[in-house]
Amino acid sequence: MRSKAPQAPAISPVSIIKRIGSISTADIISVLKGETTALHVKQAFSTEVAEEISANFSVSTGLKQRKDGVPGDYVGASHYRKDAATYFAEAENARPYVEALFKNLVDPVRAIFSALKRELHNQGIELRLARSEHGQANVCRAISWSGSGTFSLDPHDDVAQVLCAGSGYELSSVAHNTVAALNFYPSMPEEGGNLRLWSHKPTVADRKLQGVEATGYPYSAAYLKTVPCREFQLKAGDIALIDGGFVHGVTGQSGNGKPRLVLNSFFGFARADLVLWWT
Ligand SMILES: O=C(O)CCC(=O)C(=O)O
Ligand SMILES: [Fe+2]
Repeated sequence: MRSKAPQAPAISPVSIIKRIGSISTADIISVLKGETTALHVKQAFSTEVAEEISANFSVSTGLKQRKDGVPGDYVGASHYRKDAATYFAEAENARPYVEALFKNLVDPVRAIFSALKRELHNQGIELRLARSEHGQANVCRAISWSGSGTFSLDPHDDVAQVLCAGSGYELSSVAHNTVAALNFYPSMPEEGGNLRLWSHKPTVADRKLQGVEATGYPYSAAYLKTVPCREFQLKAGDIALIDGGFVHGVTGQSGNGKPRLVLNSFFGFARADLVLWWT
């Protein structure tokens, strides 16, 4: 048999919206529908709120270290590589700690959830948290990535983990639509910690060849070598909403002191009349 040179990854066009000061449901819905790849909103929430959330995270008694091969410290629950019973039980247990991050603040993540719920409702579409007999997802999880080197979170996609979520998850069907990843940044280091987005949306076949079929994590530097990429320079108070099907990662961090903290959640169409939200 003739040996074939490895094929370079297909390039998918990326469309980006930038805003300052506020986030609109129309912009969110354009990412949800796959019309926009990424939305970067600068100064989307106040520095005061950002600082309070960061302070609450740093003293949280619910703070844990990830043990699933992705280095990071977190409050909340991740469905990644977990069966539904384990994930929903963890989400239930973590809820008081997630809520404590916002203490007596108006939670900016829930504010977006509520605004989007209202707008989708007007369009005859229900938005709700993913659930099962074991419990319900939380509105977000808080994570400080701790990988060292080029990336503090290696290049990955957010779709494989949804597609391969397994039985008991109602969210698996979202993988056939856009998996939107919503990121709030309450704290950012002086340098780095940028969100890098590659112009590539891996297929199931791509993932198989890269040995990341069930996880979408991590894609090697060699694989991404020929793919154009761009970086979002994030500041505390920013929001980045991306189509999680595109490969993305977080660059290495430096500076003295301020840790990088992200509040992350996922959402997408499970059916034409139902959008699910989970972490
Ligand atoms: O921290 C970020 O900026 C991105 C997080 C992310 O990609 C994820 O949690 O899947
Ligand atoms: Fe991601």
